[in-house]
Amino acid sequence: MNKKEMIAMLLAGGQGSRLGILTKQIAKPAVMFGGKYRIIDFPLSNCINSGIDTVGVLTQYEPLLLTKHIGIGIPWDLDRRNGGVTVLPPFLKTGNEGSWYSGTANAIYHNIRYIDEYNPEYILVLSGDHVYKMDYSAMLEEHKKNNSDATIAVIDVPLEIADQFGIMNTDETGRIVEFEEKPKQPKSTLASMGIYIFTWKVLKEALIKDNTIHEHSDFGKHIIPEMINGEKNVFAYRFNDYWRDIGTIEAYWKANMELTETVPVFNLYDEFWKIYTNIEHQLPQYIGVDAILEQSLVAEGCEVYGQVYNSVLGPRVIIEEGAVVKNSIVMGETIVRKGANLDHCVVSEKSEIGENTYIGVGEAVPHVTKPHIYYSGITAIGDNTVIPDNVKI
Ligand code: ADQ
Ligand code: ADP
Repeated sequence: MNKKEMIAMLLAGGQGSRLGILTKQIAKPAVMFGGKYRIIDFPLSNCINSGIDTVGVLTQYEPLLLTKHIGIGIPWDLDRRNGGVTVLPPFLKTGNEGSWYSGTANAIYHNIRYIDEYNPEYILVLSGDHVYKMDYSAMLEEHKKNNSDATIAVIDVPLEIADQFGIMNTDETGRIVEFEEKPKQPKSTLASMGIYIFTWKVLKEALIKDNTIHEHSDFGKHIIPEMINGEKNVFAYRFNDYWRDIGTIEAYWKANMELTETVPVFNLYDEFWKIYTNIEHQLPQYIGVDAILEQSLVAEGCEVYGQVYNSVLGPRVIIEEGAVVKNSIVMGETIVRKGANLDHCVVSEKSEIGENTYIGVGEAVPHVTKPHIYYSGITAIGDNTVIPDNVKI
């Protein structure tokens, strides 16, 4: 293999348990977004748009759909002989069946041989969970300029949610002097985006050392704090654009709904930073005679005979006559039968919503027994679900 200056390792194995029923049968990076994309399309497209042509995708939880979606990487122009995208299966220790690697750094540790094949100077570690557009080559320039051992992409987050992230403080040069993974009492709002560039030689040493100490070595919990305490050069790289960790159903719903606005905060129609995806079926959409379709994203092969407002429809969704879909996400190959009503819903793939059903309350309602808790108002329905006729949820 030819030497590569930087290769990417994309962590795509997390369960995404906060997405509940949406990730019951698929890994979070394989969850649909914006009608025709899956979340992993964003980091993969960012790679090719940033000039990175070698990406190892680390799988663990429910990798089937992810592996099928990525294939040999043709849609992202990552079907290279020297490099390209490689789906790396989870590592199984012999004699200890079922014990997969669990920490993020441990996952990279078990793929050192894959990385060394390319003899890279730098390695980019990405998460498969985020929706954003980012030029990683600009981050690499900063890494080189600072003579860093590690560079962490960072973003300002609201204080109320700062406890969900790696939180840090920097000196005036941008060097990170303090880092705490998901602190109960955050000391700042400068959050790690879980995107790292490491000088490979330095990381490799750290991984080998760390994995003898921590069985489930993790970047946020172990590697990063240990590098900072060990006086390594760890710098922050500020990112000021759109970035979403759509970790909860509510955040997932909201990020999709934002796309239906006339001028969305996140533009999927950017000519200079295209987002690529793998869609098998390229059938035309069909809009029936009495159909109404407003402010919605509609993927290939949909058939709409009813009414659709402010919604996102995945590939080959069918909305039958008299059905009304509002403020909802309906994922690929789902059928919404005659006269069904959906409002503030997320319906996963390959489901069937029966005739004259009424699903979704439409707005946030107080919790009945605990009045201080509010439901988000989003009704989520998992994959391959059949909702019988005339049901109200
Ligand atoms: P979390 O988001 O909690 O925090 P984590 O659960 O470790 O990070 O997952 C990071 C990524 O790795 C996800 O894409 C996940 O799917 C994947 N992943 C997890 N375990 C894996 C494994 N064993 N194999 C393959 N992939 C795996 C991290 C950082 C924080 C930072 C947030 C930003 O630790 O400091 O603030 O990301 O979202
Ligand atoms: P198959 O038996 O399906 O042809 P391979 O054994 O060739 O699969 O490949 C194993 C894994 O490597 C697959 O997950 C596939 O996605 C990936 N892969 C195969 N060819 C390439 C390629 N040219 N570039 C990147 N990844 C590839």
